[in-house]
Amino acid sequence: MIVNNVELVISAVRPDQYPEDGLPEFALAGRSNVGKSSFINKMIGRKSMARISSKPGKTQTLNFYKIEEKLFYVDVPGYGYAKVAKTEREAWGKMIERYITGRDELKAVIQIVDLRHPPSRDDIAMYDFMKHYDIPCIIIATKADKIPKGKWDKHKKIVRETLEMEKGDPLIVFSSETGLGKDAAWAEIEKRM
Ligand SMILES: Nc1nc2c(ncn2[C@@H]2O[C@H](COP(=O)(O)OP(=O)(O)OP(=O)(O)O)[C@@H](O)[C@H]2O)c(=O)[nH]1
Ligand SMILES: [Mg+2]
Repeated sequence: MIVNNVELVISAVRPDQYPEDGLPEFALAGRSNVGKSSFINKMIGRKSMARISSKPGKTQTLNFYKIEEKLFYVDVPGYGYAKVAKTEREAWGKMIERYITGRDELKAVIQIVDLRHPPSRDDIAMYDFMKHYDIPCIIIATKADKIPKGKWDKHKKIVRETLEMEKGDPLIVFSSETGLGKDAAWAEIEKRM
């Protein structure tokens, strides 16, 4: 998709704040600092529309980015950041759970994992959570630019096996630095719109 128009419509914390356009939504999930916001930016061809930081925990609300009046990317706070207080972590958990399990417009969750490392326990829990609620998912293994190309297949296999991914679920090797996997990711998204 060629993207010219992007608008941050709302940073929501409650359902009554979600947009009412009825457009298909694609939410990002992944551990803090894994590269969710960078993924959105690469997909829409903007350097810093979604906020990126070297500090984990930058994204704290559900940020609805409207793309070309056709879909929303929903940037979601990351999980697994140890320095966040327990009460805050629980509040985030509730916010995300309420959105993911109760939102008709949500067409798929785009779960981002780090291609360099086996998925964490939190990554596995997130994937299992989506399977439990029958949420379609697209798995993106990002930061591929940080390991040699010759290792991608081996690492991909580790991701698939560690998450115990269902055969039909796509796994795309990606890099927000180089744009690798961008077309493949758009193809999976457009299929589900
Ligand atoms: N080399 C490389 N660095 C990346 C890539 N994707 C993200 N990063 C870097 O990883 C860091 C975190 O990226 P973010 O996009 O802010 O991560 P996030 O998942 O949105 O983080 P939270 O909002 O805190 O949950 C930044 O320093 C990015 O520049 C990638 O594909 N390659
Ligand atoms: Mg972010």
